[in-house]
Amino acid sequence: MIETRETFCRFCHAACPIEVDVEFNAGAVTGAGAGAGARVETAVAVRGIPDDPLFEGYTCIKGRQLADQHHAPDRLRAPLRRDSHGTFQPTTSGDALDDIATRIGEIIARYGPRAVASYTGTGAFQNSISMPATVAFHAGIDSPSFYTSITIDQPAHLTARLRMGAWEAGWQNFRDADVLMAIGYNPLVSSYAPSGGLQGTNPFVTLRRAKARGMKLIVIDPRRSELATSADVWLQVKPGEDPTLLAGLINVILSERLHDIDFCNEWVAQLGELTAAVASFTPEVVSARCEVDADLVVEAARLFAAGPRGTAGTGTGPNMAPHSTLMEHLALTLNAICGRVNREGDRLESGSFLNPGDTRRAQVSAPSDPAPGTPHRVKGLKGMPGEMLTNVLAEEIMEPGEGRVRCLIVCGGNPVVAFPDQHKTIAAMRDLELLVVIDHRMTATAELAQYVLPPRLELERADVPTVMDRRFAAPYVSYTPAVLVPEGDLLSEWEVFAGIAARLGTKMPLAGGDLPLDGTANDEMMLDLAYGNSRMPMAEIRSKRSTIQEHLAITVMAATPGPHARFAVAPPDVIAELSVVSTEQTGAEVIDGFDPDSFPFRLISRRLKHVLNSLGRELPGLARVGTTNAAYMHPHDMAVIGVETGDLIEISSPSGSIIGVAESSDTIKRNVVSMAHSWGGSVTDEHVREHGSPTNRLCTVDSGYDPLNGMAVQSAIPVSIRRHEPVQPQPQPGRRVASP
Ligand SMILES: Nc1nc2c(c(=O)[nH]1)N[C@H]1C(S)=C(S)[C@@H](COP(=O)(O)OP(=O)(O)OC[C@H]3O[C@@H](n4cnc5c(=O)[nH]c(N)nc54)[C@H](O)[C@@H]3O)O[C@H]1N2
Ligand SMILES: Nc1nc2c(c(=O)[nH]1)N[C@H]1C(S)=C(S)[C@@H](COP(=O)(O)OP(=O)(O)OC[C@H]3O[C@@H](n4cnc5c(=O)[nH]c(N)nc54)[C@H](O)[C@@H]3O)O[C@H]1N2
Ligand code: SF4
Ligand SMILES: [Mo]
Repeated sequence: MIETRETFCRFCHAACPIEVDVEFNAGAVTGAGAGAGARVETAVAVRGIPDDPLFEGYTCIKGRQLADQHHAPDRLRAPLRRDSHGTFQPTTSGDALDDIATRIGEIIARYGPRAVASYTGTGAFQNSISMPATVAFHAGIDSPSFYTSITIDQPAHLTARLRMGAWEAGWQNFRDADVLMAIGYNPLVSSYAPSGGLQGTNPFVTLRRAKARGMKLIVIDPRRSELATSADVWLQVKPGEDPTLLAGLINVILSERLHDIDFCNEWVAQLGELTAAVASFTPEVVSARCEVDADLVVEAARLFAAGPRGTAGTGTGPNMAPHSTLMEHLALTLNAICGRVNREGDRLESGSFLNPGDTRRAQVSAPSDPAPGTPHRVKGLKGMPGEMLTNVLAEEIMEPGEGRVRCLIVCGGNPVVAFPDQHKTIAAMRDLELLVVIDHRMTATAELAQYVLPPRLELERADVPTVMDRRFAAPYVSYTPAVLVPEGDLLSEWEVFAGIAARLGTKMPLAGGDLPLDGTANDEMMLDLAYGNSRMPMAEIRSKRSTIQEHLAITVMAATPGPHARFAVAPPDVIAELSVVSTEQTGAEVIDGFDPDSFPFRLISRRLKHVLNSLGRELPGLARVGTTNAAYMHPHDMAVIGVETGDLIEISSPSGSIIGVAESSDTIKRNVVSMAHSWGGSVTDEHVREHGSPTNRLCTVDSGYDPLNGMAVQSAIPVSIRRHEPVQPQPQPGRRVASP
């Protein structure tokens, strides 16, 4: 029999509604451990839902592979334990949890709770009850060593906001923006955008409608991205020079007095200091440094300032380049000086239904300590609110002394191909006393683990869209029950943490109360507890799923009477860093061992539609699009180096080398190579056409990192490129790359 069930996709964060055709043997016994006669369910088809009020049927190629993903022949179906010979042997979840809990108990007894760390990666962000359970587990054992992919992604969003102060009611909405400035993000591929940006909810149609109503689009990107193709002004910035460019835009706006003077008088502090600090960033200086036309810089500044509504926002590109917190600060400053905030009476675009029932006032929440978290033992860095910095995790593992991390639970992540400095990351993973990986695939990281615990995948669990809750382009309510009976000895992420906590005798405190650890908990109870303080109660969320609740949108309240805080647009460390930037020549000086002659190229990150970081290329329907992360280069650069599309090139940074497959694209700026991350494995060079290569091997955590949040340089990496002459000629057939 076949039944069609409605749910939403969780291959990525975007939560596109889908319907799934599920084939099952009618009359069979259902439920875990049902044994012989158990119900076997197979997802056979996945489609978008055309009459969904927000997404209007939109899905992407990844989501349409969910059936294959769930039933992939090599999907892990039972826990694996590495034996004394280093070989993985199947085991049961009960035995695995017993041993893991015993070893964690010993580690806590010997070294203290800080020695027990976890890393939540992108996979776990797609499960709304994973991170709350992980945080609750850490609270229960009193360990601050909670790490996530946020701190190797765009931590500057939070760091800059804390330092500058934030507008409680947020930046203006996208839906009625007159102008949008997109700085290094590309939602047509990534389905991801900063607040006020074009979100991943049916992005192509949404963009077309916005352009049709007259919205002007300014894109800052070293390549003509899918988004830049629709831009009114495209600034093809030299990678790593965004701080220079943004300082230049602010300079034009302030010197032509195009800013919102009334708003600044009331809400912006240090405007005089800011004006002085950006004065040297003239259009001519910016033009020379960023390699963009000076007139275009002026045009972009005037177009943005003209508004009257619409925001500037940044994505992964410049957030991974040098001076990332400064860059983000300058982007937020553009919004602040142009008064692009939601005012009293305005309604917020997304519903924030899963978040606590906060009031949003039209006022600045005061600037505060940008690094308020737990101090690290290395580099003098401090954590973010509630989490530590992933870029120093390898050192927290390797550095002897009190507080050293000895156990790591990797929850839906792949550090070996994702963390900057691959060699150091691998050494750290090997140095651990216990590495547990929760993943449904044997990844480059899982290969180094003592235990690999396969989770239930998305169709097999109840969920709400946590990442999108504050990003939906409308007050859209979403929830799904589990729509597929799982097969195998699988543990959802929360069940791993609850299983360990139960054995250790520690608690798991959640917003709605402690999670019962007696085996009675399930996904729905986890949702109730994890979102126990949500603005819309979970019961109501379940009953209103897939609807837009316009009348429940948050309306901005008046400011609290009395004295109020202001945006700090030019604190002393911003002025000092701007002055450093003004003396730099190339934006890459922050990397030790850099010199402009040896490293004339910049390697920039990008995302590919058919994979999600390291996930996807194992599925036949996605591998058909491409099996390597091609190194896209301008044809003239390729001619200079003497390579053609398909040739191998050696890409070297001051700290490492990889082999890439060259691919010609005239959308890329000269002296730039554009490549997706998280491909390849720990040793891949000889199979680069089949597996790609890990760009994180080119990154260092020893220099160039952000002084406040430790963010390493993962884009705009200075590199040299030359033709690779393999010792043995490589076979050509089978090479497939995606078109840019
Ligand atoms: N040089 C460079 N480095 C980068 C970046 C870059 O642009 N350039 N990007 C950075 C960014 S933004 C990020 S977010 C990180 C990515 O870093 P990670 O999040 O660590 O890497 P992913 O490859 O996304 O790993 C996700 C894993 O989750 C697994 N998974 C999928 N679904 C599930 C599930 O339901 N449950 C569980 N438990 N696992 C699941 C997948 O199989 C996959 O192995 O990389 C960062 N590194
Ligand atoms: N299909 C797909 N979707 C994804 C992912 C994926 O792997 N595949 N990953 C997910 C994750 S983990 C994240 S964090 C989001 C990220 O979402 P986005 O931030 O939108 O990521 P990208 O699509 O890589 O867009 C970054 C853009 O920045 C440009 N860029 C690179 N370096 C610089 C620079 O120095 N300056 C400027 N101005 N631009 C630069 C690149 O050319 C690229 O067009 O996407 C998510 N969505
Ligand atoms: S954008 Fe694609 S992968 Fe992401 S949720 Fe939508 S269909 Fe799934
Ligand atoms: Mo990310």
